[in-house]
Amino acid sequence: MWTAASVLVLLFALPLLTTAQQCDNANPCQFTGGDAYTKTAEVTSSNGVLTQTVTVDISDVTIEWLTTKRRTYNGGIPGPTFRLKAGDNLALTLVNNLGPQPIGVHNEYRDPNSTNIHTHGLHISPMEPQDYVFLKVGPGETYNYNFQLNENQNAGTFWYHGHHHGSAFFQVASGMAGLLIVEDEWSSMSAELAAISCPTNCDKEVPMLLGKFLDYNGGEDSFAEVQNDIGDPFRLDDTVTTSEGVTLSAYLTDQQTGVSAYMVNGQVRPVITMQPGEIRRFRMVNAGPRDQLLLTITGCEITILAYDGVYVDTPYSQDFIFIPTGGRCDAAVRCATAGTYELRSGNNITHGPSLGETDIYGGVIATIEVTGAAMSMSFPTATPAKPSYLDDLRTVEDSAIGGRYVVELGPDPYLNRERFTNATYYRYNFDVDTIQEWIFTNTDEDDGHPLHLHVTHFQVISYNSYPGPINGEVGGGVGAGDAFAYYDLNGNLCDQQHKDFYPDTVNPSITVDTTYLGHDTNDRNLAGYARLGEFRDVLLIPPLASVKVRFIAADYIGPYVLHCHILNHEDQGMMMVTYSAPAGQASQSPWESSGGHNPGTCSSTDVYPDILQNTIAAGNKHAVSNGWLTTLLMLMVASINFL
Ligand SMILES: [Cu+2]
Repeated sequence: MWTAASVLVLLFALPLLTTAQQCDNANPCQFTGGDAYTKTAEVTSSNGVLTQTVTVDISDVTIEWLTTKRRTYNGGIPGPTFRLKAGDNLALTLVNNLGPQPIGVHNEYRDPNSTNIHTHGLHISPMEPQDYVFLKVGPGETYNYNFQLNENQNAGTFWYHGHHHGSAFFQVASGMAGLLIVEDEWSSMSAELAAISCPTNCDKEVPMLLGKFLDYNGGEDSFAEVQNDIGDPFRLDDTVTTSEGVTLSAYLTDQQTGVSAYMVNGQVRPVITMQPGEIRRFRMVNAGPRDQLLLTITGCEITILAYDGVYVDTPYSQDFIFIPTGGRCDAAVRCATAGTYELRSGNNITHGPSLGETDIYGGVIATIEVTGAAMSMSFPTATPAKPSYLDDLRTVEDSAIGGRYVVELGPDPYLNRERFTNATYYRYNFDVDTIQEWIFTNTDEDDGHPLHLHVTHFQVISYNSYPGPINGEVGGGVGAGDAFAYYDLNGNLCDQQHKDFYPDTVNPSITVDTTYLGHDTNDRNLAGYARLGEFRDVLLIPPLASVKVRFIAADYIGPYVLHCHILNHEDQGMMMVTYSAPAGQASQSPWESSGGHNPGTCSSTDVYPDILQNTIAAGNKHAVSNGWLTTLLMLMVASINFL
């Protein structure tokens, strides 16, 4: 018997049902999002051990109506969440079930089927069988990791992902990433913090692995484009055209379709349900792998608890959260009144000066539905003590500094005017357990780069006056060429250039704007700046910034890898290796240092091995020879002889 009401329900429900059913790869439509937020499956250690097999394989991944073949951990996006405690042993068997692959080129996208696992942010040994990222687990191979967490490992939000040089971007963009949470001891937390944290109040934790795993519309460095570059046979089937007569790739590339969502635990724009006044602990990882997040939740309150898995000294309220790719933030979130709120990312004019043209994702990431009975909760006002390897180094005596180093970023993909050479090409060596003071200098006047250091966090000490140089395109001006040259702030060509630079082709005039951005004096309540004294393992180095950091090279001997966490840049060579040597041996073979002098200025007295020395003697500005010139000269000599 049809009642008027049921007919009405049918009339309204039918179009919705049919729309949902019609969408598939041949008939794409915009993603609707709106499913209830779900946590990723968690695996928790017991009796100090977590044993797990992680299998990498090609899997069919379905997101709403879209089905694609992806490289995954255990068949899903993201991989399982690991919950550990300080001192635990993480025994991971990595099984690589991927097939044969073409031979690739160093510092280009390559090796789609070779992999490894990096435990991002842990204070852990960088040697096998632990966090050695130059390990290559090839197609058909299995590797038994044995990660021994430090007894004093700080509790916090970390993650793991593939880190094979050449396929890091491709695999993370494919979805090969997972959360790694080191839980606090209940007794170390204040009542307010314990009230929103595991182990007793896990229901208040909202772990979110955020990633742009549908990166089909980003042009040059998008997942779709890198699939082509790297020779991935599992691309979208473009023999099928949609009812509108376009291929699926073309549909997904169209910005208007809104498919390029930043996913939350593999979900598109999920709904997080909270009660008015309730406080939840958002554990957010920006798995990127190339965009930064500048998050806001208009109408709700945000209290910052930790960045990159290290607690801030005192929680503070802030109306935005900036997480560069690779970074994390633990934030306590409260929405006082019932309603619908948005967790959204986007740049805005306030923060613009600190970010330049750095890529910031724009769009809604999740919805927060606030409903039900009001609750009365308080934000934490204190955080647990930090372990001694994260001691405050802001006021250490100059004489206590055990080594200094400069890392110059830019143009991408260069660090210190070189591209990545190999795993044992150590650019700087230091003694284990010494205090290190490093300066990160970004010569790029447009883009920030998020710099990541392995093994340890570093403390942000100061933002300094920018000493130069700046990099500009050869010939001056945008689009003049694809080689870069370094200039001082007066527009004069620097003495030292990077290895691939050919000064004989240069018109040493620079037309780019060399205005200094004033990073030492700007208001630091801007997204591009960390608060002084905070710890990070990924730090955005804003355009034309010079940032001083310090860290204790505690406990571990081995390679300290640093790289840009825009993984496109990393795969193309924006990575270098430094080395923590046994005490007293940093200056000895095989840990011979590269000299301790670094670029970072234009001074002719600066020496840096393997940097091209551009002799600017009077009348001899282009005196540097290179292979091509030598060949030309030899040919000329040969032809003279012939005549
Ligand atoms: Cu970069």
